[in-house]
Amino acid sequence: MLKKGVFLKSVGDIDRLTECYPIEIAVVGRSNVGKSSLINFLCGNNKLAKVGKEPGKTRLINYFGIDSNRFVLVDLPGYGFAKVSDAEKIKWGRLIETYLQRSVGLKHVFVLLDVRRDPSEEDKQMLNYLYYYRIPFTLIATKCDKISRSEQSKRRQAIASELGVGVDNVYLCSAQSRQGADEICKRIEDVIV
Ligand SMILES: Nc1nc2c(ncn2[C@@H]2O[C@H](COP(=O)(O)OP(=O)(O)O)[C@@H](O)[C@H]2O)c(=O)[nH]1
Ligand SMILES: [Mg+2]
Repeated sequence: MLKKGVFLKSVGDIDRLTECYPIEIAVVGRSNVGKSSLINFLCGNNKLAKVGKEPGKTRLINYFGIDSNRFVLVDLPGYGFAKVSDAEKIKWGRLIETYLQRSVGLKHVFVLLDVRRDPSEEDKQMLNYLYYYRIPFTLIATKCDKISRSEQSKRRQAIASELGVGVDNVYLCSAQSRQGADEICKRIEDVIV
């Protein structure tokens, strides 16, 4: 588990994306995939990031300092929420892209995917951004408690091949059963050095 997480700030406007922390790891993925739950579960604090009952409501970039700001986890607003207007989608896209461009402290991105679903076009678009800006990433398949272990390994293979990455780059996790916590924490230590 990670040492003490503290909420630092929320940013909703590009104009306010002017400063970044020395070491950031961002968490991205569609609305409701489990971004906030992952941050809470890694920090052992269920009240840290708001777990959304209304998907798509979190339109802000939320920063959480871990272990006295040794590094910062950045909860990015989710994509793929059908009820959001086109204007909001454009705003979302600009906010995310500006974040990726400007955050010189960004070391790594965790791209979350629901283990039961095939990656969407938006997931693929996100990976294209990351390749384009040369930002290293790891895929995390969430909600693994919903399916059996044998099903999990099949889904892991399927997600990896659909996205053209090695199976080792897909981590399995569950905020509910706490599966995958140690591997993800180890991954964090490896990417922040
Ligand atoms: N069963 C199960 N539910 C989860 C898991 N992670 C998140 N959820 C649920 O999925 C919903 C969305 O989670 P949230 O963390 O708010 O997703 P976000 O929109 O990506 O931040 C909530 O109802 C969570 O309780 C998980 O690992 N297992
Ligand atoms: Mg959230």
